Amino acid sequence: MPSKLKPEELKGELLKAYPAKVARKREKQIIVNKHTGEAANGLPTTPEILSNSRTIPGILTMRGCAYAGCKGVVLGPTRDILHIIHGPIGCSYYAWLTRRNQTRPKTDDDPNYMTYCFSTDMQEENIIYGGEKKLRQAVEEAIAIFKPKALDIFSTCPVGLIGDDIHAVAREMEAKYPDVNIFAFSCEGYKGVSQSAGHHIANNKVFTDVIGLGDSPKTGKYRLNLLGEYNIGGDAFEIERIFEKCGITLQGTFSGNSTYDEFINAHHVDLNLVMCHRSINYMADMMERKYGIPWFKVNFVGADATAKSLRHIAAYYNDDELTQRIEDVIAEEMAAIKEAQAKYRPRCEGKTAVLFVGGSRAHHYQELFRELGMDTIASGYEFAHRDDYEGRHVLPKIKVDADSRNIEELEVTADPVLYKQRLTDEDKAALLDKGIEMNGYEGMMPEMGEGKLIIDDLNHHEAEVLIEKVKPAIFGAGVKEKYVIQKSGVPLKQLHSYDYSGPYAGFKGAANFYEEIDRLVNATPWKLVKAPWQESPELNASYAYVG
Ligand code: CFM
Repeated sequence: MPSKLKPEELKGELLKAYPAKVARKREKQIIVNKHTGEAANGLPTTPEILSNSRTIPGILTMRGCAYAGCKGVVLGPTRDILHIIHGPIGCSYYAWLTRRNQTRPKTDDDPNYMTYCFSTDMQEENIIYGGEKKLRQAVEEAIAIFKPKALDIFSTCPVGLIGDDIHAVAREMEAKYPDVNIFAFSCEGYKGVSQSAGHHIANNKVFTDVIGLGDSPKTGKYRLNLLGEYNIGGDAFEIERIFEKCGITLQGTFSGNSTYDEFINAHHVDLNLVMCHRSINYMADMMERKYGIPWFKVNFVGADATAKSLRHIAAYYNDDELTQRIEDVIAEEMAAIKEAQAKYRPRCEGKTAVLFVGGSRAHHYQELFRELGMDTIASGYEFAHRDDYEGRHVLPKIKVDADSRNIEELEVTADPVLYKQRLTDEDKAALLDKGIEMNGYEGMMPEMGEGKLIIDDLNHHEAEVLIEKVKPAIFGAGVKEKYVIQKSGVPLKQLHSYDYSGPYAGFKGAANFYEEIDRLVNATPWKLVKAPWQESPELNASYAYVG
């Protein structure tokens, strides 16, 4: 049942319950999409959206913290760097295996620490007298037992509050164990307005302390890294399968199914692909400045998007053999996709979706819904920045506020030995003619139609209003939203963890996704669900006093 409300009216409904001051801020974060002009890349320009800004206290946000972005997101999927969480046990325990990153050690003897939950388990005593001694002990114990090549330390909120110097401990321990690369992240949960700050902190340290240390890269004619793919539900496995079939050497993925050796040799490749722009664009930029490795944005979510990304790789290398092989792979894989689309598209066509996910999937997954003939009528990120919404061309216009200044911007210059220029300005212009914008990201809003509602940092209240007013056929979000939305009679697809399913990336993933979405949007039970508060809107209780 599509909404009868015009987008502006729907925006009014979302803001209605707020006090004036809250409404004034949210108004800038809820935007009716418009195409206002044309950007240099030929795509439309759109209105400005307020994003990467603090959540108003009291509002139930979907966001996570900087520690989640640093440890959970960027470093978490790497299997042989030993991650020690310095903090109370909960920070490590509740982040233990919850993000569904998968990994495949090559042999049974290959180290894999991902299934472990390492913590210094700080107690009150450590908060009062300091926790550095305990951290030193933890590092020594971990090295004695596991003998890792690399070990990193993550600080949690209390560590920053009491001032433990985790970097001093890391330096001291590295001096004692010179064979182990030991480094630390000041990624206290409160460091930024969301997990986005943690991504940046992670990128910086991996760049300064890991990249560039190795001299034994993988061999092959077409070597590249895939940045910003974290192997949720096996997505990276599917992309690896496709690359292998195309004859492309994947030096390293940052960081799905990755190893330390892949990272330290990553600077030898000729191309960086950026999948999740939000979490890793810093790394792409820094590697280009230091080593001269060009990058462009790809998307392996959606069969057409996958084919397009592969064709862009072929165009970049400009090699007939590779181009032919990629075309053969696309033709072969697309046969199964067409079959799946013929089966599921008629059953899903014309239905609506709303997507509220992290910092890139609310954009990427629109591709898959489009392939099913479904329309994404409202969408938003939890924590992305203006460039992810409006496109990278707005970067020079973004005002740096105190919260962003909190995170260090590294000064990066060309390496006197390792820098190698791969592309001239003319090469870049020629690629642009073929539709490949180097260092570009088109953003979510230019690709969405006019009149669509874009909502940054959607909260619980607004999600309820949205359900009531537009009743989408499916709601894409995460586990925190899932059960509330489903109690309202709308199926929710978890686009973070995939509801314990997947992969959804690449060709096989797309076919998988069509099948699951069909099952959800055409399942009848949802029509029968009545939320408990619709049946009895008020809970009554009385105190029982036994005297
Ligand atoms: Fe990038 Fe991600 Fe995402 Fe993200 Fe995340 Fe994630 Fe996400 Mo959950 S790195 S921004 S911080 S694509 S964990 S794999 S699903 S919120 S949209």
